[in-house]
Amino acid sequence: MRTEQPKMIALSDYRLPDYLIDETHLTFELHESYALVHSRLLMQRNPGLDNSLPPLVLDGQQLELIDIELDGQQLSVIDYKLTENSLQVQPKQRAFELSTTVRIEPQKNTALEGLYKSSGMFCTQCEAEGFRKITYYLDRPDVMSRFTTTIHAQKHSYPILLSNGNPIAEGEDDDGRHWVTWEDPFKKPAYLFAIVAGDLWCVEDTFTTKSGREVVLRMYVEPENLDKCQHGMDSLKKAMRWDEEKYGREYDLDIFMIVAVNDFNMGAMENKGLNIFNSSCVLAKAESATDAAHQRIESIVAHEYFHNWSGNRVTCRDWFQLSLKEGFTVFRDSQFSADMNSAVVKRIEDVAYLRTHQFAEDAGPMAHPVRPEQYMEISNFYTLTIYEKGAEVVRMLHTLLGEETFRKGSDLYFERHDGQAVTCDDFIAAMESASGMDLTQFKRWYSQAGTPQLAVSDSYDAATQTYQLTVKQSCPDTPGQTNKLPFVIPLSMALLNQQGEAMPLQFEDESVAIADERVLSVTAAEQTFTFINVAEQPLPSLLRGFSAPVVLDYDYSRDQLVFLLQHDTDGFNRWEAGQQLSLQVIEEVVGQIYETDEPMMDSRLVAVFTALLEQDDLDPAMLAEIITLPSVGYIIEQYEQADPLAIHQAREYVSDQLAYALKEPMLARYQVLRKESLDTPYVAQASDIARRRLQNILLAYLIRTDDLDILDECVDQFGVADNMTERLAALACLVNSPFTEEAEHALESFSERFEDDPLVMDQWFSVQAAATLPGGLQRVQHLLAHPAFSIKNPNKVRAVIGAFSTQNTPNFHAHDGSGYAFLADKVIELDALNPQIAARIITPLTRWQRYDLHQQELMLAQLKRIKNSGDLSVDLFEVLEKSLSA
Ligand code: B3K
Ligand code: ZN
Repeated sequence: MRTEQPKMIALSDYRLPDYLIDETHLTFELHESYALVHSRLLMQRNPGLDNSLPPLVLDGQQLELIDIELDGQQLSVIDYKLTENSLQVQPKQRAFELSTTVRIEPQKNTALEGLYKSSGMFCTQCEAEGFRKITYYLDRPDVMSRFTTTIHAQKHSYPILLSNGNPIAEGEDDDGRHWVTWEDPFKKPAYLFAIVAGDLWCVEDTFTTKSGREVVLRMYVEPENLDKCQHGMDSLKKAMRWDEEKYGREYDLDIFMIVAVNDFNMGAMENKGLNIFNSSCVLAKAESATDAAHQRIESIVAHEYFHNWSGNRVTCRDWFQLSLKEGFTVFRDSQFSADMNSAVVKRIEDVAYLRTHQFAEDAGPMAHPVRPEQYMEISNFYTLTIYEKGAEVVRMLHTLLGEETFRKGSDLYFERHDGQAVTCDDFIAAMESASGMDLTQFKRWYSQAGTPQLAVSDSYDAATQTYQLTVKQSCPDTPGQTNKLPFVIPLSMALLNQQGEAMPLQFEDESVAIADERVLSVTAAEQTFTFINVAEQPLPSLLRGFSAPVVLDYDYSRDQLVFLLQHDTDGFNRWEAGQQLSLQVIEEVVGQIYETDEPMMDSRLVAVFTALLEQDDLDPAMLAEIITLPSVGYIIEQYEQADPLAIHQAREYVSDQLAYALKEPMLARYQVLRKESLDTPYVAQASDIARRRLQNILLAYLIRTDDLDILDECVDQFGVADNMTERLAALACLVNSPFTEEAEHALESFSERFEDDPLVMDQWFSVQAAATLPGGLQRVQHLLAHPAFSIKNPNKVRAVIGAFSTQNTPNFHAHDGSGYAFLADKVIELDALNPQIAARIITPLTRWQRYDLHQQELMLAQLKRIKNSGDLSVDLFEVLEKSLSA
């Protein structure tokens, strides 16, 4: 554990690197209890700096230095200086060669950063600062080098030896060992370096690029997973084609490899030519993975592939610029998913996620700008703000510039900066050059944290046929930031007449109406937009498609929301009207719960859902989204101080009421859909996914009516489904129902059937950990003792501890604080093993200020207990410091 006090690293302290590394030659000798890493670095004084030769300070952590040579001369202990995190030597000339040998212990690496072992194979994770746990290096993204890597290992256990680039040589050693050399022709920062060694099998395919080059595509997996590769491979090929067509980006090596590993801290990693994936984010087949998993895989495979340009060819100068590659790449993968599936549904899903999770982050103690100004531990900054809000910022640019100009800007960015490590300012500068726009004010999205609020009011003058919209923007204070300046907010809008049609829009200084949907550019704290020739009192449809990541406040009546839900011509806003209506109804019930045992729910929700269920031409995907009530997490975010138990209870009450009132049409519809599912073989395509989604949502409502015939239907769907989407949804229905015997039975048959498939067992774990019936904590304790559970596997931790603390509202937020104490215990236990996971899994406790005073006290007590529990990792220390000082 660390002995040095963690320091803040500031963007304002950025300095060019003193030295550069032209070539990096690595040799790995992998053994069962240790590994030796030989490194030979061809270095030079940074030619952009003066002629002096300052000391060379290399990063290195948890390394045992065995040997060090400078220009062929062995150095003795007086020639260099070692600290816990660095190795310092004094170069004698501008260009020199530094060689080191270090010994490391990948087998003992439970933090899963650097070189480690997972299910018998060796693999690496270097981003952000894991390479320094492999060898002494200038481990910073603005030092880019050409890598040549040789791996030696025992041939029987590790027949496959992989690294970045192309294989250029291989051979046999003595005693059953062998070696392979890889050379990556593209210079890259160390965070994109990877090696893999294991007994892996592979599925191979090819892709011909638009310029006619043939690329070999390989997915390496454990042999039992060979039948789960097709979907990932198809997704990869679609992504490669799409990036050529949409962004003009072609793949640049002769081979592209994906490796699936079971123990991985996040989803996947874009190492050059050798992407490493969490097996849960790449392996799928109908019987074992849900539709949601299939879609997640499609988007993550694409995301990592897209990084080849947005991240690898053009990389980040420093980690403060992380959103340069992540925000842009998330935007790119969201465009891709929208093109491959339903664009409206994709937008709805993204916005629901952003508003529940990123808005919460932006309102909490960890709030930071898209380009942060300081950090202690960079791993803590792979956040929803960097990724999702960063993607929204790029989306707004796309909206402001338009498709064509945005493409010119991205072409220019890739062309100008190919092979460079650059900043968010460079990205904006390319967009400015392409568009001729001044984006100075827009850049506040990168520097100011917090979610802007838009308060919109309007007035209509029938006599002059004039309509005015007044927009006021503000942004709450966030840690270290007050008095924010106005943002540039693209506000997409339309005005609907009484038939629900969008009316022509004409500004007062225009001679004709040019469109019936427009994007208003909101740039001042308060601004009024005047429309003329507005024939009747309109109903505004605002922030269409969620054109900016803001909270919109316009005082719609419930009748107006019903109207918009039925008529808005913007699909996203139709859904949004339904969400706001549902939210109002649930909030009203929350208020009633304190006064009476018999709340009264606004009947308009039942009426409008009934009408929608009967409407034959409504896309099932849309219907499914509309009848899904806002999540507890989203509702909690609407309160200054939320009572999670009352919110859960009110949401349950409204769900029950809807189920009883709509039982007949829901059952009729469910049966039609279920029959279709039975008659069609499983395909993970948008229309079928929509059908199954609606079918499963209806089943979840129907099971609430405690009807034994419906129980039979549910048990039947569970038993006969040929796919995990239907099976798991039915299991979740049973597990959350009062039919405990059927639930037990289903859980047992499920685990018997899938006990050898860890990815399916993860789903079995999380369905139970999220079950909201009383006694949840005991059930979770029980799951932790299950032989398939391991605290060292991040997927298992997320499936049990994560699902419990983020999805199981009544048990996690139990009044006696037992849920919080449980999470604290696990955070402490995890921190000793895997700091990154500990610092992530603690998140629900860091949101203590969002809850009522009773919960606040209980959560704070646990945060303090963790803080005082002993020697903490930097990761956890930073999160606790911020949460406790808020
Ligand atoms: N770039 C990686 C994330 C690395 C996280 C390191 N703690 C995956 C991605 O965003 O594509
Ligand atoms: Zn990424």
